[in-house]
Amino acid sequence: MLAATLLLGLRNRPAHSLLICTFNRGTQGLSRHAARTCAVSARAPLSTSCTRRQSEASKIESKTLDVLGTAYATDDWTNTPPAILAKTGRNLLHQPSHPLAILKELIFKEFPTFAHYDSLSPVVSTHQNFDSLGFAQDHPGRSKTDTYYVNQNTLLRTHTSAHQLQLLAAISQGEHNVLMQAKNNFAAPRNERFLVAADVYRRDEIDASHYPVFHQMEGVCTFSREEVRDKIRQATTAERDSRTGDACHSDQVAQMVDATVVGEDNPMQSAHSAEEVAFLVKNMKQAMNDMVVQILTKAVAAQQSSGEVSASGSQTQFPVRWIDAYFPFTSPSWEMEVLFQGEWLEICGCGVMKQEILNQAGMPDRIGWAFGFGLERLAMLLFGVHDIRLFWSSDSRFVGQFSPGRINSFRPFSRHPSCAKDVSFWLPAESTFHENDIMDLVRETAGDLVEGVKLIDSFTHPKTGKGSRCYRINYCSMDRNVTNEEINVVQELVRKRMVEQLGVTLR
Ligand code: FA5
Ligand code: MG
Repeated sequence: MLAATLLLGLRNRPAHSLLICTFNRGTQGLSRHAARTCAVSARAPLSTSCTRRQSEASKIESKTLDVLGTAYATDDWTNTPPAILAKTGRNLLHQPSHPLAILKELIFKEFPTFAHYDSLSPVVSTHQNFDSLGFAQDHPGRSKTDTYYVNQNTLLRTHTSAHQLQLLAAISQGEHNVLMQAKNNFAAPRNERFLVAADVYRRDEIDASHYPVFHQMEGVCTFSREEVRDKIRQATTAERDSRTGDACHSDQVAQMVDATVVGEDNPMQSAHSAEEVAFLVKNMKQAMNDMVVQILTKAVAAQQSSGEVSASGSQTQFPVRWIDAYFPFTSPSWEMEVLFQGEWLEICGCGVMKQEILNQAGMPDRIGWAFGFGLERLAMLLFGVHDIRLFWSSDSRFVGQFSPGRINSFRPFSRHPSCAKDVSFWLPAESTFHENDIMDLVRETAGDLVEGVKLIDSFTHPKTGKGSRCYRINYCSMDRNVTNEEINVVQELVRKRMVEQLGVTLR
């Protein structure tokens, strides 16, 4: 069944090889981790163990990994499992009735003067994803525990910011083969503002709002310094005085609170004047607030017109807050959170673009801001979807509820009972164990039957110094009842693979 999913998964998505930068092998200086995962071939069956003989064999048999029809050489960094590879061909953003595609179009419409990209390949270089954005060499995001690598120099993008420098450079140099990929033909005249909607991949925790493959909407908006100078000169004194922390906005649907300030903890860059930063921040927060208010207003209207209270209870008011954040490629930086069903849901990151990126792109006379929204998180708000796994469902009771251009409240179908299983183990002596190894292993074994994985106990043995962990795995199908016997079989396989692949000792 897995092989079938894989073949389906790899169907007809063009490899946009034009967009893949050439790699600079010598300069990345990434430290090599001991390989704990077997080299994976997209066409190879899911391996259940990683014994020496098997990994030797797989080195011979699977020297390449197929991603979207292109074969990539594998190495010690290759850690992308078949279930993740299968997702690279799903193209949810290109299915007009899919809620993520409906949301994408809605945001594209909100930014009519921006170029719109939604077909950039998820295979990027480490340079694009990290180096070009100023990630430190020891940034944890680069590690194999956090990122799906195709090989040492190539990975599945972890965020849409991976395309910032590439697109800015293409704009600055008038590279038509890249610019023509904008959906709304903004190639000419050249346009220094763009949106990128795309699938992104991360080894991450498992719960109702995190999934290892999700979608982001990047927004990049640049201005010439001259244009900004004129705008500042024309602004009234009152407008000039309002700096950051002024993004409070209250209407019936969204109550926005912004108590942030630009200062020591969230500094402006020395390349910018205080007036330039104030202009950029105001412009950015205004654009983002307008978009979020639009989405929340549509969400409430949809709820009210459905005339039905969703299972999780309808929510007609959304507290929204701005908080300080850090990204290597923006300063100052923020995140925005929305209170959704009693929990703060982080919907985006943003900030003033690092000037080095614009300089490197050949635009030293421009300044700009950028944001990255999590599309699933926004779609959860917009359509009232409570579980992020549902976006990958092909159950007609889910997909049948949506149609192109229509915003409606999702009517949950009956929730099936869940079943919790615990697994306790000792960590291996020389432990390079990372929680995301468990997340991946459970996801690979149980697929979307797994609803959540949570650490419930952790201690170190006082005499042996050995570390112990206990994880609770919550199984729940989105579309059917599962029997305890069926879950027991899956849980046994999870336990077996934990021993074989992670070297743990079960307790
Ligand atoms: C980023 O990815 C930055 N590239 C965003 C950015 C762009 C900052 C431009 C500045 C300028 P972050 O890791 O916080 O940041 O992710 C952005 C959003 O993606 C989050 O706010 C969240 O809404 C969503 N997100 C992150 N991880 C997951 C996940 N595992 N599942 C679903 N959505 C996620
Ligand atoms: Mg974040």
